[in-house]
Amino acid sequence: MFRKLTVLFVAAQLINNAATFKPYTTMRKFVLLSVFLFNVSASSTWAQLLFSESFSYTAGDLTANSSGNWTAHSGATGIKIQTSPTTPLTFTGYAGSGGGSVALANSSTNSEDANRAFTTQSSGAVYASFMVRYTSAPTTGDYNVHFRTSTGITMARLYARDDGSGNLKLGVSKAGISIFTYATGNYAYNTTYLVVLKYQFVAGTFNDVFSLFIFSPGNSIPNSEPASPQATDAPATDGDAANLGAFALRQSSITPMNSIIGGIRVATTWGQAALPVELLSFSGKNTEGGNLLTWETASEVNNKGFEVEKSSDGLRFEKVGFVAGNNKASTYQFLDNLTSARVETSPTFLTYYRLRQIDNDGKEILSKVISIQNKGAKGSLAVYPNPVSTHLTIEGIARDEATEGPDFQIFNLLGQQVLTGKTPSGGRGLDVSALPQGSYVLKVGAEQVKFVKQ
Ligand SMILES: [Ca+2]
Repeated sequence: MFRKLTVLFVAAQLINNAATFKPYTTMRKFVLLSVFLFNVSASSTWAQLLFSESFSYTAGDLTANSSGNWTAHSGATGIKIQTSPTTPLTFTGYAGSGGGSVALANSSTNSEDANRAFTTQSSGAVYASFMVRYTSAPTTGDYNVHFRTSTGITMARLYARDDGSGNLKLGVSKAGISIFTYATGNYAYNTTYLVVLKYQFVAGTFNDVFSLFIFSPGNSIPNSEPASPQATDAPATDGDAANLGAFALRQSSITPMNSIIGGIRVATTWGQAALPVELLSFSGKNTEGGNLLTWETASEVNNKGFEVEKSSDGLRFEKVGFVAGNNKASTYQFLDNLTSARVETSPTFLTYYRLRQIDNDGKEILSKVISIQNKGAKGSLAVYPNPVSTHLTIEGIARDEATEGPDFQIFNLLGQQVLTGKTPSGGRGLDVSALPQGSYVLKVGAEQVKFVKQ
């Protein structure tokens, strides 16, 4: 809590500085702020990752070194899953690229399997993205990762086998170990692939679908889910998962079967699992300095930056600024000081914004559109109804819809202060029902306005 408060204070200072900065040239029209490593945004509009795993633990025993993130569910007394923080797997454009890795070995004796739990899902889809590099696979085929239900039932396995000619084949099984579907392509050993597994829940029984997407080195990761996976397994004879609640690493007992896994991201959407930039939130509010936009990324890689676009009708957008990407989880702010068009500063004017995130290779994705209502320019303090009997609505002050506004004071005609406090959030009136009938002056900051209590 202390740390958060401290950083928020720093952010407030930066914003305050921006509000007093009055740039007039086109190039300096907008003030850019960049604040790191904390969450200043009250609203989170994108789905959260279920978990991301970079294996940046002390080298050695995964279950012993991961602070409880990974739990052995089989072979706990056998050969341990080994982490290596200095053996990164990399895949250009993948948010989970870099970090450490785990080695999954094979042994005919007892070897450890471990899982990491996530919030149980029983509808929609669950995605798991990760990088994988095989050094060997048996001709009979075997699996090294899979989902588990919340009660520990093994589901949704990723298989690998050698075709007998030295080609690696990758496939998936929705439920059992007797039915699986392999992708038709040949893959190579000692090559890092980005794999995306998707378990799609479908209402009804025996109809869920488990899919496999494989990206080879040099492939770009599409912004939206490809229409055709490399393999889909949906046998009508295999049961569905009651739910999914964990992702598991498995060490095979079949020889030879060796692989390295890195950068696991489990999520409920393609974008959260596989995209280079994961936007957690995007929000804005009207301030004295203008419209302040705030957005937060949970992870970034290959991110050139964000174009900020604005519109007066929500349909036709124009670029109004660019914010360079930090290429790590960040919170960004952008202040549109609204000096470019006078109409923007009129009370109740609505301005629309969206972000266009651009990768270094030119790929783009648009955020959702948000709107910010101007609460009025300086010198426009107004109240209604007037005369008022119970609640006074105050217009013309800068404030956020969600939080209280600036301090107010009410004086009677003798100059005595009779009421004071914070102006209420947007849409709510100030309760003046306790005041005796008569004339009063409302002061907010340097402005004041007369009203009559009846
Ligand atoms: Ca089903």
